[in-house]
Amino acid sequence: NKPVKLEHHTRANDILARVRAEKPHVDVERGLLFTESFKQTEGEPLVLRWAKALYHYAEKATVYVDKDQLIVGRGGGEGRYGLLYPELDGDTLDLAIKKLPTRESSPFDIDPEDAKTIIEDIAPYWKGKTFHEDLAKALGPETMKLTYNPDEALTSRYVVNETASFRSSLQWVHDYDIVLKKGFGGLKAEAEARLAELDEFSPIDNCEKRPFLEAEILTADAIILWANRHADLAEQQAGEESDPKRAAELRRIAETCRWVPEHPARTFYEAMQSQWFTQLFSRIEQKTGTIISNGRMDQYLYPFYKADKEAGRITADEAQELFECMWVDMAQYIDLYLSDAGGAFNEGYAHWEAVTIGGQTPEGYDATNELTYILLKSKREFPLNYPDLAARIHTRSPKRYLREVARTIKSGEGFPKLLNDEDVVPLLLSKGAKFDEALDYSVSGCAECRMPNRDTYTSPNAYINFAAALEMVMYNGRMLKYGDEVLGLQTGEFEDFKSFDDLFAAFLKQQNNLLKHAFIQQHEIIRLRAEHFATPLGSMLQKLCRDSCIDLHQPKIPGGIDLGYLEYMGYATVIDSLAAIKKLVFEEHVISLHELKEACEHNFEGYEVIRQLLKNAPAYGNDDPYADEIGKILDRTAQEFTAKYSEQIGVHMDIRLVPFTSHVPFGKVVSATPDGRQAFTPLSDGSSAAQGADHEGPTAILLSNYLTKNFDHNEHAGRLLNIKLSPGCVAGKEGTEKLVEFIETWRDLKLWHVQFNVMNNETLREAQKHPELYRNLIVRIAGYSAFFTELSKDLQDELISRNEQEAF
Ligand code: 8X3
Repeated sequence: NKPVKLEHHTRANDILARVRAEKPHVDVERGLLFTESFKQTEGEPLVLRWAKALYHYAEKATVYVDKDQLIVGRGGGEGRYGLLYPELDGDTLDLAIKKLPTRESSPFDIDPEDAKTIIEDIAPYWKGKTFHEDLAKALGPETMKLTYNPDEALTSRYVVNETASFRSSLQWVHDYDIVLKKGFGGLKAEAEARLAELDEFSPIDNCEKRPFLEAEILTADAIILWANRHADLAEQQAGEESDPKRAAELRRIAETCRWVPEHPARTFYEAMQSQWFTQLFSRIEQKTGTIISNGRMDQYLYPFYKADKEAGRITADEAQELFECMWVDMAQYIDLYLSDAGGAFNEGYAHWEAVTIGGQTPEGYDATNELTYILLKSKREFPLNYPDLAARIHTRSPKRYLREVARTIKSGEGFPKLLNDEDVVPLLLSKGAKFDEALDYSVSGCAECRMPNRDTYTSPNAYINFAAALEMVMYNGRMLKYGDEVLGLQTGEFEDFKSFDDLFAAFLKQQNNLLKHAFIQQHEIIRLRAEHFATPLGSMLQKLCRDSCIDLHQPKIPGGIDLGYLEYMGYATVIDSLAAIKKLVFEEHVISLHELKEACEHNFEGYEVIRQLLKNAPAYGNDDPYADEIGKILDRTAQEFTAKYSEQIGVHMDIRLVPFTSHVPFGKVVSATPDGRQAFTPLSDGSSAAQGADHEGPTAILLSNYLTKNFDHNEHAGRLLNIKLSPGCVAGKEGTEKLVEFIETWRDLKLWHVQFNVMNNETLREAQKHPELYRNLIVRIAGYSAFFTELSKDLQDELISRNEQEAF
């Protein structure tokens, strides 16, 4: 509900107001046109089939030039739209179509005609052919029962949760710079030259390189054709337009789309349009987990901005307006997940096409420039949750930058999140990157980063519920949610453990068992993805793929660094539970294991005294070595496991603490835990303290995070850290300086990520009561921000239950 201050916000605000009025809808064109094309190309090389589908789309799909827009292009009809990717989990389409309009997390409207098209023309073709079905067939019974429920739709068990069947790639960043410098025309010319040079007798050249190069050429033709169709439409609209100002804008749009992305961009405006066409066409090509990111926009766009500014062609306000036009384009593409699991992972219509700012140049100097500040200003002034803004921080980040970052955080919408070069860069170096590659990383997801042209691993990975592993220790391999079925290892009756060491060893066995099944899943996922998905556009924008003529979704690209992640779900929930057992059962003998189990089985009803004891035991997030040492062992043991088996599958499968919103659905399968957490409520999120468990202030949270890290290992990746600050604690100039100092402390402790909600719980409660008054209230969730009133009640309650820090 922010006042709009500047004249140039009017355009983007008007567009936004129009599109937010309605619930997002399903748009069938992408699913339908891909299906039509796939029917025609059976038996051909997969990469070529994908390029043909893209060309068919470019030729036939409806194109749009939106009212008032300056940056044009959308993938679906007016309003907020979600696309169908039936190649993923289209076997569940007919069931999903019935559920989508009314489901609690991220519902979508469907036009009855479109529903008919889906059921009659799309779904039948994919039955028996989807990745989801093939993966289920490939999993042995022990892995299967930790992955899917034995129901018709193979819904998730939320224990070892695969994420590869609801997205065809992990978060990713293209090399946009090459599009701006060479254009797709230039990339096409290079592919044609290589095609002409192929050895006509070589089987590799004929069977592998030829289809790849032909696919590149066709993909370039497709995006150029699609852009030209926008130029045609803009020209036509210009001819019909009575307002001379808008007619001039439409003519400029037409000229721009005629030129880019075929040719190198010549101005900031052309660069913006070329980049938007590229990312939008990439969204048409495939569903990239949490959406294709934007990379270092303040770096690759800066030369265009600088040249325009020096030539008097653009002002800072005009550049900001173009950014905002792109932001509202992004806001209309909604990441549609058919499965409940996908929807629940990304509540609030989440997608975070991260824009990276700041950090260092590939030469190691500070990289901030005028565009960095324009992007920060845009986030402060324009009330929108897309895109996500990620600020890289390093030891030589200028004070002005740190202050502007702090001011932006204080404006309350959770932007920007911070990533720490002092942690990220050495880790990337240790995994084989060169200095210039590591220093040039882009943020690509909640807390992930990519080195465009060096990263090559796109297989989505498992989210693993380690609070479930704890239940398996308590119930000898079972979970209360799943009754008598033995899901984990039978490590013995809970009451019989004679020492904490024995109980802890049993937990670590269960932990390793879940990791084992995650690796089995991953092995099959890597193998099967190569048969199901290709990404000619993505491969064209990755130098190593272009050099080797191998599609990015194939298991090995020569020269690539493969970085994957396994998600440690419920880190603080597990630490606090184990700390409570150690202290209260084995050291102080205040309760027995029998009493503890009974209290948990009854969800603490009638056992409030026990629950209070548990809640007051040592907990992670308070700089208390008692709890933190347990956390460090959990992390180290998991890293040791992944180090060994990463080598076998040839991918760094690092341990990561980055849940999106999945700590809510994962919590719904875990009964009461020995940290006093009630049954089926959310688990702790990322590397944050459990909800309400931190009472020593925000610096103690940083220190716990620091003390649980194993800096001598490198099989770890992002650790997402949420901190909620009361507005009073950062008020005024003094508050800004305190926040800057806090950020500097976080940076010096070499922690990976941090993000802030500057918000009173009172405001959130009011928004629950009067959603109509708080439609624009944006909150930070888990690596992204969302409109509070579009979240489920469970997630809203979870946000309120996070401790609000009153002072540093
Ligand atoms: C998390 C996204 O794709 O790494 O931000 O799971 S992904």
